[in-house]
Amino acid sequence: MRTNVESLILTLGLKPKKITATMNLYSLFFTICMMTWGSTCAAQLIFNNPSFEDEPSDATVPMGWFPCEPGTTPDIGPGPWGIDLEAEEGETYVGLITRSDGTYEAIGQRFPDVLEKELCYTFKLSAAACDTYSGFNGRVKFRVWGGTKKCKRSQLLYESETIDYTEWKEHEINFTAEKKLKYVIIEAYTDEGPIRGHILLDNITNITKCNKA
Ligand SMILES: [Ca+2]
Repeated sequence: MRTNVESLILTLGLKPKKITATMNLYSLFFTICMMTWGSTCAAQLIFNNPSFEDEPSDATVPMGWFPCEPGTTPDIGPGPWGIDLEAEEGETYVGLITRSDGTYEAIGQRFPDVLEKELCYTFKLSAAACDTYSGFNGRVKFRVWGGTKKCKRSQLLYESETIDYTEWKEHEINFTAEKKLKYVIIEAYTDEGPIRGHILLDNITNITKCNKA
């Protein structure tokens, strides 16, 4: 009795003696597909507008993101305020500031899917600074939070070093969710007293599960 694969191969006009070799190729192809989907495709969560693409503009939250702090008016560069760095990915990126009165900007979005308690996740994000941010040239850090509700800071996922470089650098964010997390929040941050500073962010990768629990 022919299998469906054999019937398909015969229908396609392949000679019987080539079937075994062809089926081996099918098996190899199937195995590669399973490995690919199992380890990467199926486990990945994709952010909404992860590259902060939008019209370059001041005081605009990029599409797919929302403000998470009063007075959050991010800038989409390059262009506004003299921000001249080229995007690391695509055409644009987002700039968040800290102010001399201690306030700062933060943006967030819902995770593509709920992050499950006690599971390990990882994603990457690129950051830089520039020397032309219209009076907000101070060097600060950024922090990434996970939230159980919109804009709620439930778990600190990452705190960067001071972003004092004007070329893009990738930051890897690894964490184990302490509870179910539904939202991400990214904020400009400084622990050296209020200063007029900024960070530039671009190119968040997909979230993948890591192997450790
Ligand atoms: Ca971008």
